[in-house]
Amino acid sequence: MGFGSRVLAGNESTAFLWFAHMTATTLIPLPDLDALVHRIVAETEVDDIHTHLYQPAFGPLLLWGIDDLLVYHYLVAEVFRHLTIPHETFWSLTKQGQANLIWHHLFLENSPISESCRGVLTVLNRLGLDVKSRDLSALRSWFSAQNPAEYVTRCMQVARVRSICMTNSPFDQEERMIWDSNPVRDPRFKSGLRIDPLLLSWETACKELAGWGYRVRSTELNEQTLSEVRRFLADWTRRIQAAYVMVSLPPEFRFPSDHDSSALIERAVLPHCKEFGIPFAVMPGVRRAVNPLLRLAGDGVSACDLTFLRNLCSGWPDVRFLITALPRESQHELVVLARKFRNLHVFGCWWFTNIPCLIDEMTRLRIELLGTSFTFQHSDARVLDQIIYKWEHSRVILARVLSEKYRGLVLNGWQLTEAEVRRDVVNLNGGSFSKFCSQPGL
Ligand code: RAT
Ligand code: ZN
Repeated sequence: MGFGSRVLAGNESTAFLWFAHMTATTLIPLPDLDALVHRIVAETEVDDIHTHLYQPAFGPLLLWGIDDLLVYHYLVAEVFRHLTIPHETFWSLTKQGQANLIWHHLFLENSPISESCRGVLTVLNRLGLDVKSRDLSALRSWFSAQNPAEYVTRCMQVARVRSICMTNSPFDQEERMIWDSNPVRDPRFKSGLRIDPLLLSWETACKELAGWGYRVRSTELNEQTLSEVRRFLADWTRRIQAAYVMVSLPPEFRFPSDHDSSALIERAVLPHCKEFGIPFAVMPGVRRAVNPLLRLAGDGVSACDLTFLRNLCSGWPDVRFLITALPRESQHELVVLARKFRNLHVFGCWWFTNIPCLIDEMTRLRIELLGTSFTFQHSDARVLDQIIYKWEHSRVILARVLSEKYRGLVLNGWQLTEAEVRRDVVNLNGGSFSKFCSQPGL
């Protein structure tokens, strides 16, 4: 089927067969629609706009391979449901020791049917590895023979991921050291400037900024301090070529408010984003350290009030906002807000919502209220290989939802070309995002 093919309702096929004969356009009968949409969704490359991956030059910060897949914090939270040992005993084990326990409890003693467990098997299977022998040592040997730089290319090819946006934090000591060594940039890897400490723990962040030579004072968010914060944001935006500035927010976040974050956002972050023409990405609804014993796996979710977002979008119509929200209950309000504000772009099914039943629900909700003017998914991968499963599992859902929607159009007599389906799929997977980021006049 070529780019000019059309999808037809059954009762129109005779007329169009004649048309096809005249123009050599291949017709796509309605029964083929599903397969066509699935194929297009499967083969269209995506831009992964939020991950915790690093380009290979960042060395040990780039996680990959079977042990990192198994000790992913999503699986750590799950294994503690089966463990009776003290948390500290688990943390005192080596990475391999932790992975052994996770493999034993979540894959051998129980069937790996949770989304994160199933994901590990999808990765192994798509890499051509034998999952049925359940042989962890054999898997380890295969991974230890891989070369990281080549393996990045392989995973991106298998996952059909064209670009990966890293989460880059100047407040992360290890990462700063790598930026200080001026790593050669890999054009496939983009940057997002993550500033949680700046907005959520100003006193501590202020000391760090002062240590890095910025003339800031925690007690006074006066002109000098705020202009130095802007200098800090400008330095890092240029240095990492940030595509956006990003923060995750607790459920009680309000804007405007008396909290330091309000002044910092209003007088430093928003003017900065405006000046550099980059979006401010907000991720509300995360309740950090619900159970600190679980470390990185200990964060949770709570319902959040999106009034802050309405205030941002209406008060700063010339700043672009990106948003993904954690609570399921926020999703409807969020999409309605996006209908009201063209400077708001919704993206991805974040973290605890990145499970098939919610991806399905949220994607329908978004398509039904926003068409294709949002970004369907991001992987949030922390381990490179995860892009394979995260994207495959999501694509199956996108194809199913889109197929149903197109079917409704065709049954109404609308004709669809393959090129139009491709256009829509591209837009949902990075195209609408790029347009949003570069749209003049906002
Ligand atoms: O999904 C995750 O891995 C979380 O731990 C968070 O990193 C979250 O995605 C975030 O960006 O804060
Ligand atoms: Zn994340």
